Amino acid sequence: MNRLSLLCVVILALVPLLLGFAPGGRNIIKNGDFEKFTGSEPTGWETTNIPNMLTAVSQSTRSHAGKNAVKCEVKDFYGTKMSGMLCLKDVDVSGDSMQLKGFYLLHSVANDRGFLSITFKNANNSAIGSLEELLTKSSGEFVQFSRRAKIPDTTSKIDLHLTLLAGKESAGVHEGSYVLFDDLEFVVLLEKEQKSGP
Ligand SMILES: [Ca+2]
Repeated sequence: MNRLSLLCVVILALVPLLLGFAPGGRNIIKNGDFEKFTGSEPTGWETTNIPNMLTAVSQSTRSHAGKNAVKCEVKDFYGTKMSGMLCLKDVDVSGDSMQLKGFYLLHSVANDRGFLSITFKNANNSAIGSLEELLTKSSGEFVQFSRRAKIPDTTSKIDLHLTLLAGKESAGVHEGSYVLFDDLEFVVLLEKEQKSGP
């Protein structure tokens, strides 16, 4: 094979990659930069806060970018240690693979860690898969995480949850632990091919 034909083969092999994995895909997570808040709630997200009783999810002015991030913390609730949780439900997704990215700042007591999970659901709202990410670097600074994964076939929506979990050796989470999240992105890398033919 001469150099010219080798070059052609290389270019042809790269074309699908360049087309399919072109950067700049749309981030499907709304308010993933956590700039907008309604009271202590990030706008568009659900939380486990109980009005006037428990606020374990709140606005933080310590951010990776912009003015705000969201803070999930462990609070005592009548003797039980509760992890704040926030979730984004029923986000429409269509595609073959995805990239999840974001930044977190963990302050960990007794090895508590941040936790992010995605539940993939089909058109009947049944769970057909999940993706979990443990966030364990407690460095006092924002740390980036990034994950690529295949989107299960027949996925039509996802639910996204963010919270704190206890370390392996612990029975529960600890008061004083918190995690900040900022700049979350879920980008579909390869759109599903349109069905063709009869
Ligand atoms: Ca922000």
